[in-house]
Amino acid sequence: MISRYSFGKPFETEALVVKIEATEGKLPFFRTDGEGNYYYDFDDKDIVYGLGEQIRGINKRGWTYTSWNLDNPHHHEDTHSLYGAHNFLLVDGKELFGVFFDFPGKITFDIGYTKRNEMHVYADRNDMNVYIITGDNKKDIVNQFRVAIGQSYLAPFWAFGYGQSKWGYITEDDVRRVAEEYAKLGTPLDSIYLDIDYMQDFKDFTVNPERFSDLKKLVESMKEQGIHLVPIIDAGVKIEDGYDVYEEGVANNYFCKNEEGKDFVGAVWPGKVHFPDFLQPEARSWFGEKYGELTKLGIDGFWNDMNEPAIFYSEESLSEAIDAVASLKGKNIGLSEYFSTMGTIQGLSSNPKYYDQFYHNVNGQMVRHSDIHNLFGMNMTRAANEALCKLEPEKRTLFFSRASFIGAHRYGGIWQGDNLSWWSHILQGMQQLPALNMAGFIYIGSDTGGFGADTTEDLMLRWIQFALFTPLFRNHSALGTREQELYQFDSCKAMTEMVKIRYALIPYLYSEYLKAVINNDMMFKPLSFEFDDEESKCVEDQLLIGNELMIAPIYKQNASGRYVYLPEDMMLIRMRKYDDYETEQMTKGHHYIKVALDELVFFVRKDKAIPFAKPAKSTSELDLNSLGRLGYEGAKYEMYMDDGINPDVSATLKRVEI
Ligand code: MIG
Repeated sequence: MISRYSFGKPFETEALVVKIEATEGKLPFFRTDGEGNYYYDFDDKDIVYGLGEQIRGINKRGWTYTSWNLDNPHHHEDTHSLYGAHNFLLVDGKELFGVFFDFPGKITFDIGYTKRNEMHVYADRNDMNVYIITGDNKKDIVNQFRVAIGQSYLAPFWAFGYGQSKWGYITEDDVRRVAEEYAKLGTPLDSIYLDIDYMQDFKDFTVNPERFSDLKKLVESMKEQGIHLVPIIDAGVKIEDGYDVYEEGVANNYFCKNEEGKDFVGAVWPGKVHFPDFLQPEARSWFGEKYGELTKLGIDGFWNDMNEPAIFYSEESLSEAIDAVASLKGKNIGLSEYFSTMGTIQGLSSNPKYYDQFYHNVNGQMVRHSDIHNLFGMNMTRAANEALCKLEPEKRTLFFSRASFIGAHRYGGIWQGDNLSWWSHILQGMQQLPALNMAGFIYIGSDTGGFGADTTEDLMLRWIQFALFTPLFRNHSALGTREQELYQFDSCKAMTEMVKIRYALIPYLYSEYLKAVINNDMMFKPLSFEFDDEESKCVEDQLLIGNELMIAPIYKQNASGRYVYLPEDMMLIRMRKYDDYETEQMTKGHHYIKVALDELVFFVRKDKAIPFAKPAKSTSELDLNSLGRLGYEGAKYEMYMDDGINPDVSATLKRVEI
C-alpha cells in the first residue's frame, strides 16, 4: 500500500505516474516537527537500503548523504553527493517500509551519522510529498513503488553489446582504428562512443568537419561492421552569434534567466554558455528535436553529460578569483593566503551559489533553479527521449544520462559517472546497482576499467569480470589517463575471452533485463532480498543477477581468490572461455574460492539453469535460436525475448521455456 503525506506546497516533480490522494493524518514511522525535519529511531539491526547512486555500502547506515546532483569525480567515502537524486529508502528491521521523499531541491539523509541509532532527514524547505509504502516483503514494496513511478526505459538489444569509449578520440581515424584493432583481436564490439571532441568548438549538435569529414559515411561504414557510434551531448549551449541553437534559444526565451530576466551565463567546455530551460515543455521539444540533426546521419544512441548542470565558473566568480590571485602578486604568501586562494579557485566549479542565480519558467512562474535543481538532468533526457519517440517512432534509441532524479528512469539509463581506476571502485559501482534498480534505473553500468587515474592490467581483467554482468558494459576513461582499450594489454586475449562470455550471457542478461522492466522488478538484488538468514543480510560484496545467478567478483589487488557465502546450495561455474569451463556443486555456507586472473567464476542458483549462446562479433549476429544451457539438469528457464528494437515491447515479446 502507498500513502501520500503532503507538507507545505510541494512542487510537481513528475516522479510518479499515478496520482495518489494525500492522506490526512499523521505520517507513520517518523517523528516530524512540521519544519522539514523527519526522524526515525533505529534498532541496532535495522538495515537501510536505497538512495540509488550514492557512495558507501548496500546498507546505508552510518553516513550522511545529500541529494544534490553534482559533477563530482571524487567518489570517495567522505563525499556526500554524486550525480543523481534518488530519494527512495527501504527500512528493514523492527519495521518494514519504503519511503520516498518527493522533493526536487537539496535534501539530506543523516542515516545514523550524527546519532548512531537515528535517521534524520531534512530539506531546505518543507514543501514536499512523502510517500510511505508498506507490503509483504522488500521485493513487494519495491514493486509497488516501481509501479507508481512508471515503467523503466527500454534500451535496444544492441546496447547490451560491448562498447569502447575514451575521452581523447579526436578524429574519425581514431574511431576507425578502434574498430580495426578490435576486429584484429577478434573482440566482439557493438559501439564506439564519441566524446566532446567530435563537436565543433563543443557546440551541441555540430560536427567538426576537419576531424569528421563525413560523419554519415562513417556511421554507415561502422554499421556494416555491427558498430553503433554514440555521441555525447552536453547541457550547456555555447554563446556564439550565428550558431542556430544559441540564436533560437535566445529568440524564444528557451534559456534559463538570471534575476534581471536576462539569459543566465555560466561556463563549461565551450566557454560561456546558456542553459536550456528543460522545465518548459516548448524548450524540451525544441532541444529534443535537435538530436534529429544527428539521427538523420544514422546515429541511434546518445549519452547526456554535464546535466547536473555542471558549471565551471560564472563570469562574476571568475573575475573575483582572478582579482584574488592578482592581489597576491609580489607578496610573501603564508599558510592562510595559500589555502584561501586555493579554496577560491577550487570553489569555482559547480559552486552552490550559482544555482541560486538563475530561474526556470514554470507555467509563467519564475522558479529558482536551486529549488528544483535535481530535476534538470532528468528533463534533458526527457527532452531527447520524447523528441526521438516522435522522430524515430519505429525504433528504440539508446539514451543514458549522468544526472538524474527518480522519473528519469522512464527516459533513459544512467552511467555511474567519473569513477577512478581504483580497486575499491569495482565494489562501489556494484553496491549501487540494487539501489538504482529500486529507483527504477535498470539500464546501468559504470566506466569499466575506471575513468580517472591510470588503470592496470589486472584491474582491467577483474573489472571486466564484474562489468560483463551489467546492462551497460562500456570501457571508458579520461583524457590523459593510460590508454585502456583491451588491445593495449598483454592479456588482451584473456580479456577478449571475457567479452565473448558476456556475449554468450546476453540472452540471459537481456531476458532478465526485460523481466525487470516489464514486471517492475529488480535485476540486481542483495542476497537479503531472496534469503532470510542473518548472514545474507550482511553480505555487501555479492549480488543476485536476475533470478538464476549470483556473482562474487574479485575487487582486490593480487587476490588469488576470495571468501564467498552461499545462502543455498549452488553450482559454481569456472570459465576461461565460453566453451572451456568446469562446474562444481557447492553446498550452502562459507567457502574460499580460488579464482585465477583469467578465470570468471559465478554461481547458478539451486535447481536453476540459464540460456547460453555462442558468442558473435556483435549482438546482431548472435544466434538466439540455438541456445545452450548452463546449470542444473532438468531445470526450466523462462526466457523473455523480443525483437530488441520495437519501442512497444508487447508487440514482439515472446516467453519461451528452455
Ligand atoms: O568535465 O566529456 O563524466 O564521461 O568523458 C568532464 C568529457 C566532462 C565528464 C563525463 C565523462 C566525459 C567527460 N565529461
